[in-house]
Amino acid sequence: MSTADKNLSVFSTAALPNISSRKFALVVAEWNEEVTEKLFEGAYNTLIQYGALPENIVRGNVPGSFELSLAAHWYAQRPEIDAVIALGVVIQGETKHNDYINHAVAQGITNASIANNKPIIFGVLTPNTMEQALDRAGGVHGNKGDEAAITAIKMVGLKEQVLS
Ligand code: RBF
Repeated sequence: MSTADKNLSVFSTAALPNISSRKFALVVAEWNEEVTEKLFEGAYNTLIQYGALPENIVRGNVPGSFELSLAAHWYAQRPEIDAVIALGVVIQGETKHNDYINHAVAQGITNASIANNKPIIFGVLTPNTMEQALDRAGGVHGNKGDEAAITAIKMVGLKEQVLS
């Protein structure tokens, strides 16, 4: 299903794990800040809604989405962090750089996630226009930040189930 047909704030929340002692890092790109702030709010509020404590959530800003992977890797290296959520917006219509940035971030996050054996969630919007970005950052299509937070929670739960 494409995100055009999906509300990003509607998901199954059956059997989510207890995350009251779990620690999360949110890495937020400053490029397209009006959108990434909304993604951050969605992710932060969703973590709190499902049981995370404010003192267990840290935030780091990076200049642009290209820097998300390295910063996510740094946070994932911290032993106390259980999951990292990387949030950014790369608007496809504006520059050919989008392909390079999107692929680099997707690959970088995958690599950092596996290298650190921790979930690092790809919360990067790749829309064609700013309007489509806003639609997915608390607009008509929900909030990708909410979805990224739920994904982080589910992956923390699955890791516990599989590895403990
Ligand atoms: N960063 C984003 O997060 N979103 C963008 O849409 C975006 N577009 C860019 C377009 C160009 C032409 C360049 C050079 C950079 C862009 N960046 C964007 C910034 C990029 O992620 C990174 O911060 C810089 O390239 C510095 O490494």
